[in-house]
Amino acid sequence: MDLSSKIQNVKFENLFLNASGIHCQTKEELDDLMNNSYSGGMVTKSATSNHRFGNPLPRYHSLPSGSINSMGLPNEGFDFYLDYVTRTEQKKPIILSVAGMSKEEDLELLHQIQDSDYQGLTELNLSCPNVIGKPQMAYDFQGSDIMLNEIFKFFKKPLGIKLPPYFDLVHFDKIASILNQYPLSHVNTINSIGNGMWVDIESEKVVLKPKGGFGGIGGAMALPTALANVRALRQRLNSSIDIIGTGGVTTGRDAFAHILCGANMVSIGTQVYEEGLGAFERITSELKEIMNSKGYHSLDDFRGKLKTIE
Ligand code: RRO
Repeated sequence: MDLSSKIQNVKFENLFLNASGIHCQTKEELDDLMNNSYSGGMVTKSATSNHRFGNPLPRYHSLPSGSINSMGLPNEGFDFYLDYVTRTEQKKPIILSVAGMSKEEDLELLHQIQDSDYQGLTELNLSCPNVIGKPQMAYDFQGSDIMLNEIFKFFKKPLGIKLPPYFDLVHFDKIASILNQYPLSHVNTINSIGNGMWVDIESEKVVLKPKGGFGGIGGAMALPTALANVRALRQRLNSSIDIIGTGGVTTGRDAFAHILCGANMVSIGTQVYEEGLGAFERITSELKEIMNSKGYHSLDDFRGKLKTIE
């Protein structure tokens, strides 16, 4: 059974990745991911120029069907991650994720990557919902267009972007028409569903301290939104732009659905956080079982082949 996949010319032994932010902030966490043989690649925590503690605690809460978080971009700082991706022996490909606190910082970080020895995949996170004063850039269509235009004037290495979920077909048309103008390696869809809320009835309180309790929703609850975003973007983006499907994967069935919608790779967030890295092994074996029962040998046998009802 072949679960290998590619983003551009980077080959992954299997399609599973951690979602950025999950078990990928510290060296120990990154090493754990590197040594896990059931994830085909890994993504670093989105980096800012300087180390950040992030938002005050509590900033993550498990929900009956998922999670809510307002981590606030805690990370070790860009130099740490650039050093990790250039100096660590790579048993699997790494995607370097960056998320400056402003457009200027994004451009500065990308300049540093361009000028470095790093030759791997980079992902610009345009969709963090949890930092006060930092809007989710990819909801600003014109601003995103201007920014990508500036970026690709100097950035010549493979670059993808992490998108927030969209909820209107007009918005899918709009973002796709912008993204199709640029030589993107991939899009990663979706980030958490921004600014949800959970209410604890006993205490009559919100469950997160930052932002008065608002936070990004992930896990099983996000699956239908994630599938729709993968599908809608696959139908609209140039075939040269690959897709990482992220959102709501808790089983092999969910991963299978993401691939049917057109995902080249599948990343897993909340479920890995809740279950640990063992989730990769379980979900891999569940996916293999489904493929086996359907007589599929590789992901190409069914990727993007979702049927609609006539
Ligand atoms: O750190 C976070 O609060 C965070 C980020 Br950068 C992101 O992109 N998505 C998310 O759900 N949380």
